[in-house]
This record gives sequence, structure tokens and C-alpha cells, in this order.
Amino acid sequence: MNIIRNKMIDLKVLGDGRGNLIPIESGHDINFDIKRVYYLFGMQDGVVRGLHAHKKLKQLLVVTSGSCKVVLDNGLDKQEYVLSSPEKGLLIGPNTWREMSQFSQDCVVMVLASEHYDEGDYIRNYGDFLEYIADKTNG
Ligand code: T46
Repeated sequence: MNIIRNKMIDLKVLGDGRGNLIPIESGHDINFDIKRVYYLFGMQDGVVRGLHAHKKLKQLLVVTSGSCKVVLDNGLDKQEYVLSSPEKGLLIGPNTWREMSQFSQDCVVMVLASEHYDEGDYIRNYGDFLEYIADKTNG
């Protein structure tokens, strides 16, 4: 059902005596075209973000500073990830409920997205998400 599998990927680090550089290119490092970039920062203690799924959107999350926890849920199973390195990216496909929490004070989450912003692509109610998945699974 997911066009891309949710998974953590290693990003290619180019480094020299001046520091590090990580390029992320469509078609090379990720298998979708990047139409939008946004980033999350300034999260307070105890905050939970996400709590929604997307019908079509594919994304790569990179925590460029600090750390946070991400729980991904396909309606059957949940998988927990700790993002704490700018050298890792979490690929999230469509039809995946996500919850982000435990943000460190210095956390910055950069997101590369396959589509422009479209509120119509969001499923923001968990019950609706489970129904949506059940409908897809049953044909
Ligand atoms: C996701 C996680 C990781 C826009 O106007 N344009 C945008 O490109 C985005 C992403 C959001 N917005 C508006 C919509 C809301 O009024 O900004 C506000 C906050 O968005 P939201 O509550 O959806 O933020 P998060 O952190 O819960 O979720 C965001 C993305 O929306 C979502 O796609 O996967 O980050």
C-alpha cells in the first residue's frame, strides 16, 4: 500500500578539515521529486506534533540539530524511531500515522516533501485514518 516503505536511511556525508556537508538529491538519494522544504524548531517540553497521516505525500525527515522521537503507525503496527543525527533520514510514505515527541530544546527537523502543501491530503483524526486504511485494504 505504501509506495515507499517507511525506513531510516544513511545520508552521504562529505567532510574535510572545514567540516561536513550532506547533499540530498531527488533521484539519487531519495526516490521522489522535492516540491517543498519546511522545518520545525522551537518545540517546548512535552509538545507532541504530527498526529495525522497523508494520503499521497512522501517525506524525508532529517533532524539537523538535537533529537526527537517519531512513532509511525500503518494501522496495524507501530514503529518507534529516535532521530538524533543529521547523518540519518527517516523516509515516510503515504498512509502512515505519525506522532513526534520528546523534542530536545535545540531540535530542528528539516522535512523534504514530494508535494506542495495541501490540507486536503491530511487525515487528522485517528478513527478516520483506521477507516481509510481498512477501506484501502478491503479493495
Ligand atoms: C508532517 C510533520 C512531520 C503550512 O501552511 N504549510 C506547510 O507546508 C506545512 C507543513 C504546514 N502549514 C500550516 C498548517 C498548520 O496551520 O502550518 C500549521 C502547522 O502545521 P501542522 O500542525 O500540520 O504541523 P505538524 O508539525 O504537526 O506536521 C508537520 C506537517 O504538516 C506534516 O505534513 O508530516 O510536520
